[in-house]
Amino acid sequence: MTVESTAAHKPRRSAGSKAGASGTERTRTTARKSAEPELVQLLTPEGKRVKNAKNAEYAKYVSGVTPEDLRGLYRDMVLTRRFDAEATALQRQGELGLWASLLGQEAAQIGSGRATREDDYVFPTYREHGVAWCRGVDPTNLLGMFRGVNNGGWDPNSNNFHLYTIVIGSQTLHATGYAMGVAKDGADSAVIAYFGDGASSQGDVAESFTFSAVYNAPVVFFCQNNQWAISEPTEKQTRVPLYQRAQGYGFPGVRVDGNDVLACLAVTRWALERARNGEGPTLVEAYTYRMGAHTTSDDPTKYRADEEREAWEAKDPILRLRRHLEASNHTDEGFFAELEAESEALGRRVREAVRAMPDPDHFAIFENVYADGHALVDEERAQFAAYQASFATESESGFAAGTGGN
Ligand SMILES: Cc1ncc(C[n+]2csc(CCOP(=O)(O)OP(=O)(O)O)c2C)c(N)n1
Ligand SMILES: [Mg+2]
Repeated sequence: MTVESTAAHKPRRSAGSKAGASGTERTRTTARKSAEPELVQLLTPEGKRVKNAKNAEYAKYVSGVTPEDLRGLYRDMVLTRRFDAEATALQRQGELGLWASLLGQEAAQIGSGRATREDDYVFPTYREHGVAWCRGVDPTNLLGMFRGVNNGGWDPNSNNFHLYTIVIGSQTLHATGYAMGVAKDGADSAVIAYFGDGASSQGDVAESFTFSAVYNAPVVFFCQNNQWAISEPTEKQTRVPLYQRAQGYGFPGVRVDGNDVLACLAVTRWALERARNGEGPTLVEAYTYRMGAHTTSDDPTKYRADEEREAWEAKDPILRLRRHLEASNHTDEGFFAELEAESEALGRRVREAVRAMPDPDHFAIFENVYADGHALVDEERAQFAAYQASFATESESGFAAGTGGN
């Protein structure tokens, strides 16, 4: 199988004070790296279609993809990246409290997101902006939580797209339980849970694997291995390639080139079909790279080398598809110009929507904690009301901002 340069990455060199793993650690890491397995790839970084017997099992899932479909995938990735860049800028301008960028992971998210059916149910982490896009969640709705004006921003049941989940790995349990319910209902829809390489170390993920395997739950575990969990490299999470973990639980795992949108579409379609056919869970490891910081609060120059990022830039998911589209004469200048205009319009729309978001009602935080009333929540609400009232008293007595102190 041609996998070009995607599987092999340079030995990691730390940029900052963490530089220099111990000799033993270095040897172990090198040993593991040299045994890195191949991955499913249908488009090389140069945009060439890979066709061989090993890929055929997955390639058949995209054999019906038309030039229009390819342009659609390209458009999805470009608009998602534009939205993401706007959100980062909005955070820098103080309009958002925090932003977790998906830069570099567009193919993993669009490929897998477009593989889902309307009646499937998706459980994301906090970085799945591309998947949200595919599910039809308005991008502006993703920003309320990051602006701190709401606790979610959308109705999960409108698009079968659960709320963003910050507690690492916990959504894999939610997905497993939901999938077990789907099976009990006799429905033929599937469930997909997104999580990261760091999350793979969580007990919740291990429990999800056990339960889903034993109960044959129709769930796809989609792990975006973006090589980092904040400042911890994947080497700190595992001694075997992540997709191989599935074997120990009794279900298949496959590693796909996470920067290849076509391969991600194919492999996810295959895994979702398995789920629908009653064949149980699948682990998909999308091998990709977090091009930006963990969040806007993070500075990756403190712990990783520029060369690593540069090596992955050459495998950019959007550039790769663009090269393919151009080489196949599937696009013209008009297509790119129109998309550019559409991207700018999206950026403007997002910016205006965020600035216009009203501040929340202070008591909204107490809503939806329980379906019905709860004594403790009532007590906390009353305490908070008293706290709020204390400010009113201070302001009346001349202690309001700007009227006293230094
Ligand atoms: C249970 C839990 N532990 C720790 C954290 C703090 N935390 C937030 S993101 C993160 C790293 C997650 O890395 P990974 O799963 O690889 O996802 P990525 O951010 O790379 O997409 C950690 C440890 C948390 N949110 N929840
Ligand atoms: Mg990660």
